[in-house]
Amino acid sequence: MESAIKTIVTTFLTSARGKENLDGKAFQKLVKKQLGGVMEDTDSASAVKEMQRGLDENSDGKVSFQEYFTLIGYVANAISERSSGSNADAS
Ligand SMILES: [Ca+2]
Repeated sequence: MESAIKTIVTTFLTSARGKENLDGKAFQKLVKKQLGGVMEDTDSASAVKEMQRGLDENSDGKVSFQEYFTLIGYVANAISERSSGSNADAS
């Protein structure tokens, strides 16, 4: 679990390239590259942009670590709901 948390942090830092926020381009790239398996429409630039707008609490057009973490929370929640769904396998 520690390594998973480190990955979340490192992924943000690497994508932000030393800045405090992800710009639109970096966010597009991150979502497409890292979240394609767990989210829909990650190949759609407009869908990802819409997602970014939804996360952008301070409306600065960029994604801060906190806003990024909100997304991670959504994804974790979606995975959790999927896993506890009626067709979850018993492996
Ligand atoms: Ca923001």
